Amino acid sequence: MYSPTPEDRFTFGLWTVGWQARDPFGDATRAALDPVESVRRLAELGAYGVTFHDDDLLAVEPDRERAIANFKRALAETGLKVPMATTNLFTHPVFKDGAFTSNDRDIRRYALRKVIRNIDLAAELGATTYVCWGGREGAESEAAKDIRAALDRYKEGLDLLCQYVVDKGYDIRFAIEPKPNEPRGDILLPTIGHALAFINELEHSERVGLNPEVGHEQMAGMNFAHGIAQALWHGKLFHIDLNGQHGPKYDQDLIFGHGDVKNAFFLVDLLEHGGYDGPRHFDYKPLRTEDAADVWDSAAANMRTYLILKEKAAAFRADPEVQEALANSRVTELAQPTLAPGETYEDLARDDFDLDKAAERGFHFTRLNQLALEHILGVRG
Ligand code: GLT
Ligand code: MN
Ligand code: MN
Repeated sequence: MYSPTPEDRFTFGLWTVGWQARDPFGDATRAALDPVESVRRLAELGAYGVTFHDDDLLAVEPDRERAIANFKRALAETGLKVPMATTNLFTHPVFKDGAFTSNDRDIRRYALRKVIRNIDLAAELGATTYVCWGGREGAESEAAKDIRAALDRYKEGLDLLCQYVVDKGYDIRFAIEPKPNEPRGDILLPTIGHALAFINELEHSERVGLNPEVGHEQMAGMNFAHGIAQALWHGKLFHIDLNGQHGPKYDQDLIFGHGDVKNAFFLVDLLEHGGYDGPRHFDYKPLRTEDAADVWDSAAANMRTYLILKEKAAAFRADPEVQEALANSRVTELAQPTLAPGETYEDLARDDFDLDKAAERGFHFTRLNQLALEHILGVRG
């Protein structure tokens, strides 16, 4: 029961299980992990693939060529895929004022070179999504950054990278990952909505979409399931980072479902029935309190929680009482266009509408919400 297989398309960043748990107040609590071991362990646990930053590959082998060769060998041995890759544009001190939007032009040029080098490797390994998380693209003071110029440079960077993959003939699309703050005081493209609007201004906007992360939207007080629904509506859900978060505080990167369970339930329901067919990618951090063995329990917990919620969402949808409650709440009526075919605004005047009666009628959402909660709590279905 709830045993993942590669068909479930679960993927993990090398930086997740490999996180050594260094935080602003304390040193690492775990030793560096060899990416080869991560690949083997994740395959054993039933994952479909791994994702990586250029620098993640160098965790225990500083020679890039050798590190890549070891990684490729582990992938071949296990059959694990690499559907996505990304660039570390945040750890090195050179990126302290950003990468694509650093005030220093030479640094912006270096950042683009660093991305291009890893895009070549990503394409070679078969990745079709390239994530851009601009964690250092931001400021602590309004005086320090000309935001409109920074957005010009952000656009310039992404336009250039799109042109590069087009010229190379790579089957790669870019996915922007929004985040409101941390590590910068304020980060550019802080939410799904900001990023969607920005993408519209790009030269190759069809090649750029989103990689939203549960915790990042919840840090901004947003409803993640709603954000994902809007991303799907725009055809921009290229990839997703699943994890857990308890409301607006520091980025917790908890195991999926270990934060807001009800939102996670409705998210899985949406992903399973809303037309998303990409990988289910976990971007979490094993707790700092955990030892090397606990790390693998935590990786397994993400997948198990997803599969449990998937089963619960299917049971919720199949429950006759839920179907009746959905009808009573007229949830399905929203799919009906407000005007009938051929009608115009002039027809609105001819409506036979009882204002007081319509205002009085309840929507019975309490019942629906309670039914969902009871499915989640395991007392139904
Ligand atoms: C970093 C960040 C994540 C991003 C990764 C991609 S790295 O750990 O916190 O949310 O998805 O660069
Ligand atoms: Mn995060
Ligand atoms: Mn992420």
